[in-house]
Amino acid sequence: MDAATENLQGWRALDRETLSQFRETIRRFTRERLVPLEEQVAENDEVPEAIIQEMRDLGLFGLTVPEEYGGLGLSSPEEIEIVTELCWASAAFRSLIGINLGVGSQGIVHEGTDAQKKEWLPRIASGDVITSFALTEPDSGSDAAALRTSAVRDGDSYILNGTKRYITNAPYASLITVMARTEPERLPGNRHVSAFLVPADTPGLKIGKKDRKMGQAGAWSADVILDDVRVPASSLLGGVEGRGFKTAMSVLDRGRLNVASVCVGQARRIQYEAVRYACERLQFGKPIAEFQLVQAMLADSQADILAAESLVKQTAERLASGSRVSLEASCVKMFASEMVGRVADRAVQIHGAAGYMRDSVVERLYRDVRVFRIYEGTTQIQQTIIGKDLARRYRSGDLA
Ligand code: COS
Repeated sequence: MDAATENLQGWRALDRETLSQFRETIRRFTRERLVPLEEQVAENDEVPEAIIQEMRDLGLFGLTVPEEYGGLGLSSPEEIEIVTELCWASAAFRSLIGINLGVGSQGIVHEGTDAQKKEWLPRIASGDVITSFALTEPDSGSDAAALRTSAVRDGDSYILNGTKRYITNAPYASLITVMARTEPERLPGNRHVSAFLVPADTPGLKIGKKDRKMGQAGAWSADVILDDVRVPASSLLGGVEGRGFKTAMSVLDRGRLNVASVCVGQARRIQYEAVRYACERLQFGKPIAEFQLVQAMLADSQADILAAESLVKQTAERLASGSRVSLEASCVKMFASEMVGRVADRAVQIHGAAGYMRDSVVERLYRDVRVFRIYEGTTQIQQTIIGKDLARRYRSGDLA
């Protein structure tokens, strides 16, 4: 374990210097170990096991798990600082730790029973357990509460049946948080939904073939098929039925900030590639970086990145101070994911035909970042959350 990581353990409300050292460690790791491997990972559609182990050793799987369970216990602003740094490299690396940082651990942290915390959090923090979060289904995506997967009580057990789709890390996961219906009818507040902690080796649980995706080769997702999967009643998250939807939504608030910080990290890298190319590519006898129309594209991207970075930071601080930030998290996730799309598009434009070639870094990054406007809630879902919340605030007199 790196000295900076060791220092972090036992530390709370990270002193600035220790966090800076840790950030520097991640910066070096990203540039020296991950970036040189990007093409290999994209080509083989696989992150080498040795790198996963190095990520474990650095404590990356446990950034957000409280220290008492072996994690680094980073607050949201600290987490986004590290994640942004890590996302200078291909997002496939971050994808491996993404669920452990967010929905895979935070549901247990906030809602889990003591026994559930003790059983899972230390292994999530160490990265021995990679987690998945199974909410989406073939017929339920944006309308998350319309899920069909059922959990039927049978004595001291529940029996789970259903199919989950596009589940990130499913082929790696040893623990899957499965959202299922404990009531046949849709209930007000979506109280028909409950969350279950299901070990991936439970009989009847199968992982489908790896999905073939547009980008982020090396980041795996797949179906999770539950065929009469019997789990003990103690697997019900928090031991209470009907809380699954609210748990998922509140955990997604922090998750959406995390995704926004991934977008900022990727946008910085893409902008670096665009500036590098603009400075090295000569046309009409000089670097294209000296042409004002190219400068305009770079300037728009820089302002976009700065705006997203500031929004993520500010909202993460509000979250850490205990405020509910659902509306703000949706704004930030929407803005940052659209922002990185614009930045990637301009970078391809600046590269010209070279940017359209399969061996170009910006071509790969352009495809990689497209998904950020879709997962953890599409831009359009963020817009509906924002719109609904604004109307609610107006009606309750909180807006003026
Ligand atoms: N934090 C805490 N509670 C929340 C919440 C949040 N962020 N969002 C919603 N809730 C609560 C609501 O307060 C409501 O409870 P009450 O009725 O007691 O007030 C309950 O959850 C139901 O909320 P709502 O009525 O808004 O739910 P809808 O079924 O209308 O759906 C959307 C809401 C569309 C916003 C939700 O389904 C969603 O986010 N969909 C996208 C899913 C997604 O992001 N998928 C990505 C894959 S998951 S990795």
